[in-house]
Amino acid sequence: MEFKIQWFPGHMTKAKRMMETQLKLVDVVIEMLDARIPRSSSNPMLIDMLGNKPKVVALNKTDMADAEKTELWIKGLKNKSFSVVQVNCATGKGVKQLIAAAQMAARPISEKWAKKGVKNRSIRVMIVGVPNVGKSTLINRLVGRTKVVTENRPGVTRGQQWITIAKGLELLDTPGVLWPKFEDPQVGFDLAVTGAIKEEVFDRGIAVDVLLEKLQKEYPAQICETYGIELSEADTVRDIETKIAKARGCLKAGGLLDLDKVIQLVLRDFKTGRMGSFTLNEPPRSL
Ligand SMILES: Nc1nc2c(ncn2[C@@H]2O[C@H](COP(=O)(O)OP(=O)(O)OP(=O)(O)O)[C@@H](O)[C@H]2O)c(=O)[nH]1
Ligand SMILES: [Mg+2]
Repeated sequence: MEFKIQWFPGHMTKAKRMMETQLKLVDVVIEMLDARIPRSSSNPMLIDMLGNKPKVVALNKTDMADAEKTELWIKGLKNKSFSVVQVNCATGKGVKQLIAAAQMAARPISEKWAKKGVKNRSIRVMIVGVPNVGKSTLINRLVGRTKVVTENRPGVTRGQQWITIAKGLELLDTPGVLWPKFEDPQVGFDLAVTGAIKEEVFDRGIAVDVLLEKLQKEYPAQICETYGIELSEADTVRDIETKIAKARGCLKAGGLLDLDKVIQLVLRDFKTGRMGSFTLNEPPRSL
């Protein structure tokens, strides 16, 4: 089974161009990754776009990710040139540390200003990341109220918006950006099932088949617990879907399996975290 997707709508091309222009004006970039898919949510175009610009990586939605793997991801990603902070923007956990890390990354620049006698210049931080990863939610957390629109669907933020967070610190919210081609089908799949890609542009049936196959291997107990079913290793994906359908009454007239309903149910339960916490990308082995 192969999951294919190619999606680069017009507004994202525009967003990428805007991002390039704004980059010239910012001092630090926060790259927000989805802790469930740190590898697949990292934009491969960003390295070139950033050049020497200081960066801080934020692993968000840690409440929905496998905590052990998040720790390993943090160790594996940490690098001499940037720090990695885990956050949960839904509750605000880790947000203070993230801002401290951004301020630290800006220190060489602010020291340079100080030497030149420049005063009252704010540190400008830009947040980038795939659609729906939680960029606007972070801004609202920092401001302490709803300043920018957030919603659980990709493509909510369209324009760029500067927000003053505190004295001397400004943050730029940007629209989520994807890249033209997902060379690896796994990347498209990961982005689809975690909510970075609109459901209208991928085959939900294939996505759920691939997802159940993966969960059966890596997290079988979570499927059993969520739906109150028992699985055996010999179960095919269709067997699992049938068991879920029976447990949840996803049946059509005559007792026939209503596959569409199962697909909808599984995708929703996975995306909302109702099925549990998962990390779909294996952490890199630390050196
Ligand atoms: N569980 C959980 N949900 C989160 C977290 N952070 C954000 N969300 C939710 O994720 C959804 C998307 O958040 P947004 O802040 O709108 O995402 P965005 O990155 O600005 O998305 P675009 O503007 O489309 O690029 C919202 O429903 C948030 O409530 C988190 O740490 N944990
Ligand atoms: Mg947004």
